[in-house]
Amino acid sequence: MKEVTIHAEPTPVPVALDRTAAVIIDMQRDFLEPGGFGETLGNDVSLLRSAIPPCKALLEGLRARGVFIVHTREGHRADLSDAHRAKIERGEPTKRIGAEGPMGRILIRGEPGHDIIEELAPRPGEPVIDKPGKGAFYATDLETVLSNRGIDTLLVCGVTTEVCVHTTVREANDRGYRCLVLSDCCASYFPEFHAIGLKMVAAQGGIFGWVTDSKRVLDAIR
Ligand code: C5J
Repeated sequence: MKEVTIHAEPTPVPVALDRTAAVIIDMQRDFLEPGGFGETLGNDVSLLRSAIPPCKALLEGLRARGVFIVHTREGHRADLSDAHRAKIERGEPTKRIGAEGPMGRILIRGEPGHDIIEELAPRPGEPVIDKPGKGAFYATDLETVLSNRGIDTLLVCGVTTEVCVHTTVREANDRGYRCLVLSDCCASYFPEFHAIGLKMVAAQGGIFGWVTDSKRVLDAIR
């Protein structure tokens, strides 16, 4: 697969497509649909839906070019043995991680709310990384999955921009990955955090990575 240049801030980035992976973070019902974890925290979950059509178009384009795709899901074991008490003990007890909600137990693996939304369902051959934390590298085998494929560049998408996307980008940056965050493929319950979160990535010459969008990536790979 050839090398392409993706236009981005603060600079264009040359990337080898066979060493590139898209990481689609936590596009789960628990964050994007009413009745899940996001809503129990008091958020308007409809604000995240803007990321769905660009992610869908991106995935179609990347699949057509054979680019490696990885999905992540935030969630915990049913017995909560992998959840820190400090994480669980937040918010009203009836709405905490593990509590019963309209989509099953909140943020618990195997429950309907934990599923990736239908529109962005993973295809065979696309690993799904279950993560107990905000960062996709913490307590997961993501680094092994990426290094087995010789990946050095990540196209990062998903929700929420300033929480799981940012944490993952910071973790990836420290591990030597070149991270391109796709602005339209990410979203936040707080539009101002989304905007600032993206600025933080690309500031200071690209302190954590680069910011681009689905159109610029699709243009580059076509
Ligand atoms: C949050 C996430 N917001 N996926 N998780 O708690 O960003």
